[in-house]
Amino acid sequence: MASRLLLLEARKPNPNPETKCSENQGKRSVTHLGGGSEVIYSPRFLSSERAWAWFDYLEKEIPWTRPLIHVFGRSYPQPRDTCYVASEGLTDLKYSGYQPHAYTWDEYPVLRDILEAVHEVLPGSRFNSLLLNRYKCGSDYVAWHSDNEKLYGPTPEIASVSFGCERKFLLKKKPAKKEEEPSKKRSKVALRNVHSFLLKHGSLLVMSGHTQRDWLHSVPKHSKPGSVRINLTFRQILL
Ligand SMILES: O=C(O)CCC(=O)C(=O)O
Ligand SMILES: [Mn+2]
Repeated sequence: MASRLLLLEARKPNPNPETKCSENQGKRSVTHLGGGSEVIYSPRFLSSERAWAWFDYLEKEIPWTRPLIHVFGRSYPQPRDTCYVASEGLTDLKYSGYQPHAYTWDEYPVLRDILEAVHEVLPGSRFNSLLLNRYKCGSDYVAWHSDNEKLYGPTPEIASVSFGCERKFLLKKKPAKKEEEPSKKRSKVALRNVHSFLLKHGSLLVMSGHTQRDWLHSVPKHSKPGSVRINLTFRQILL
């Protein structure tokens, strides 16, 4: 997995070293979560200008919806807007009793440009689907979950690009099975095993290995009203 980091660092060299090139700058961090799970965070994956241009496109052109989802026998509006894009001929995505319509890449060509920028720093990846989220304000959120749907295979790589308002992204270890750990130890372990990232405008976060099997992630509500944040998660559906 270390090679993935090298690749992240190998973005286009600045053609004019006299000028400050914000693309390819900023510290990348690699978090080894243990057990073959890893998160790479690159805060300045995109220049601010490029990221704002894409934010404006996404805000205006994407057909955002706020579907009803079904969890534990109850239905309620998903607490954020969403849209879904996938290559043709793939297994349909379904989560929380909701099956999103799959738009095509041709309908939103800028999404291909963003996909290309992601593929450029993660050569070897072949993302073929994209889940988009729009958090209109601080009270929009995504609850604890993992993207461990079978269609992504046992060790999915998920690349997440963020635009607009900064929001906290948390990761916590899935609880151990009761028989494996005494309860006192479990609560200590739970505290120790939370990781927090402030996902910046133009940032890229990549989850890989067993992260979806062993960890949960969330974007919690924010106490301040906040402004719009758009997040794109690229995934590969296995054929
Ligand atoms: O908005 C984010 O940063 C995460 C979104 C997410 O986890 C998802 O769409 O599955
Ligand atoms: Mn997720």
